[in-house]
Amino acid sequence: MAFPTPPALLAARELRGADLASPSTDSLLRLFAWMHLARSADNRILDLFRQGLIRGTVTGGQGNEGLIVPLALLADKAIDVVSFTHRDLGGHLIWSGHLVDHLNQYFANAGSPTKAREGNIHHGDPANRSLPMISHLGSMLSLVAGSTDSQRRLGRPAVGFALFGDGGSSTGDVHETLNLASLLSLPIVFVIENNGYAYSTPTCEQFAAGTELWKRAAGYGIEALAIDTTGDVAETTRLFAAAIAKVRATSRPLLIEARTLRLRGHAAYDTCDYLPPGENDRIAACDPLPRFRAQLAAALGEARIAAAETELNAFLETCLKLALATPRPTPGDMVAEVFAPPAPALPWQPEPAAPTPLNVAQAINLALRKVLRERPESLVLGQDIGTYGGAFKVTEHLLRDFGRPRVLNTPLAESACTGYAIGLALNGHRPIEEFQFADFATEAATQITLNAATMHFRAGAACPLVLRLPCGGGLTFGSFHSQELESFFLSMPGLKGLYPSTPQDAFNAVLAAYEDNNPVLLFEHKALYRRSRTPVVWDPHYRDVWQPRLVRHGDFATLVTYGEMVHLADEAAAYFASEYETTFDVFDLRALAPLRLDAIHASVARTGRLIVLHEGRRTHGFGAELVARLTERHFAQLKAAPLRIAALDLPVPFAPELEQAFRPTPEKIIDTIAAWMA
Ligand SMILES: Cc1ncc(C[n+]2csc(CCOP(=O)(O)OP(=O)(O)O)c2C)c(N)n1
Ligand SMILES: [Mg+2]
Repeated sequence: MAFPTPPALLAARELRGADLASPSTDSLLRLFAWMHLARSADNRILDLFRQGLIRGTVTGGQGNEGLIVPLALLADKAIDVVSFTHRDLGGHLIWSGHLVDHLNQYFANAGSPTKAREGNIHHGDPANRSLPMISHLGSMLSLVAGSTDSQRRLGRPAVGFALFGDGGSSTGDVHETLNLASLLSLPIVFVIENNGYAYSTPTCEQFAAGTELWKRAAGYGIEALAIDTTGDVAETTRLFAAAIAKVRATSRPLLIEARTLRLRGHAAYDTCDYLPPGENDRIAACDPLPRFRAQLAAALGEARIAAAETELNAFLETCLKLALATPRPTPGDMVAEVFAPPAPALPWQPEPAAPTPLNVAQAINLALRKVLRERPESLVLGQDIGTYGGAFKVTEHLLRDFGRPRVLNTPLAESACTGYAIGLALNGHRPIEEFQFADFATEAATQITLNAATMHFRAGAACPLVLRLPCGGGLTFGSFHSQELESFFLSMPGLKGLYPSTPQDAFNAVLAAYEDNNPVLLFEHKALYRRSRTPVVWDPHYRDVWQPRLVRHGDFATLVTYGEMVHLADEAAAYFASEYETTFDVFDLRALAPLRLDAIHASVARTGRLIVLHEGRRTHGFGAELVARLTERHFAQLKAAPLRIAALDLPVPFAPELEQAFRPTPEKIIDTIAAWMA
């Protein structure tokens, strides 16, 4: 069904600074039309929610139109970047798409831009740089920073619009991103939509240093101003236009505290009992829309404004009917679409073998060099990875040889830096981010598991990202520098995971992870970085790292492992072969997600016995999934209960004696298997 043609008043979605000195009738009517449409749509959405026709949570933008409509009209939608909040329906309507698309999102029907996989206003338009919000407040700002920087790196004079509420302004991500944007000198307009409340909490309970939230900017070396968007709409528009022009010209971030309103409480169900007496009336009296209407009616005649409203309302009703008649969604390819489809192999240059054998750290360095040399969209970021070469020297001399901004030291801000990388990835760059230790990835857990990992499922956008995670223990680094976090992260859908155990596999894994269109966690065991040196060659079959590798062939049992434990398993298997004349199929899993178990299934079917070995903790550990999958399929063929060898269910203890007692060691592996065999 064709979507109805919008009224002529909505034909233009732009306002230019030149037009604002003394705004034309056209410009004023345009502002009014979009404000009226946004208000009416929010009101009708609330009605339909109350009728049970819309589910989820309806957080209306009634009262916020005087902020978001001017801003969205002023943005250059051809190059700029935005992430709208839950009060910004007007912004979505202006930025892209047809009203019906946006209504379909609310009805969660078959026409929904998120394929009904996300609710209410959690949509965007990544192809047009409108980055879809997730619920977690504050977490979108760094994505705007990344995509805007990506635009600038591509030579486009873009500005990013990072919108967040007064409540959201208290989150750590906001602090991290303001600092990052200032450090990198990114042209971002940060807008605090200060409506005085976060759910029931007044602003004075968010910020100890008074209620003037713009003052936060001084701490980051950022300019700031406050704009009252409940006043004269034309004046608000002029102030925003000047601010945007300055940010575009200077490429410096700016923080705007925009005073705005929340006319309907927090959400549809909010009874606002917590408001002081008379507060509701005071808020309603500040609404700029009726005043703007009266001003236009006085200047242009009541009949003209009433006619405009009639036309806009009729358009809205037609669109609502269409959206209501759109079929309900079906699961479709929901399961497959958690991941972006496989990408074609990149045209890597075949190269001579490395002149000398390499250890894992050197092999990764070689692969990063190859990526940086051959792929202009690549960049490498992380803490101390520049001149210092990274905590484990994996990025040694990359800065010297490739320079900034391809090789980028980041501040100590894992969450914002990961969000920044996601933003870069959404705009066509391909970042490789080093975490100093895998343990610190928990600081970025929301960005990794919710923002990046769900992106393709809910927004259809590829998020090609390599997260390098130096992990694992045995080095007396204690609880916070030794963990194996694969089962923690990979239980979340949308993430891929590779865990190489040899220099060649590490080299191949960087290339395979790099060209994947999904976020890939690259687990790098710290004890393997310098374990031994072996030849590393250009391997046209580098993509085979997504499959398990048969390390050693045998008949008695199938032993599945990965990471450093591959070497311990191999030694244990050699021992059993020589001392017991008992042989094992030993598999190095290499890819932890997605799991490709065909070869292992065949092996278990043949041997009838299964051992799973890993360094991480046992309970909820990765081995539980392996044992379950392999047992489900081969229960009837198994001659013994599967054996799981893993670490104790403890934080990683510090002293070497305690850590050895905690994790699988060669002796424990041999003893446990021998006992199981007996
Ligand atoms: C990190 C996080 N914590 C809690 C919530 C639950 N929550 C949703 S909206 C909201 C209030 C937000 O207030 P504010 O940022 O001022 O935006 P407003 O709703 O006033 O526009 C809260 C607490 C959330 N979405 N994210
Ligand atoms: Mg608020």
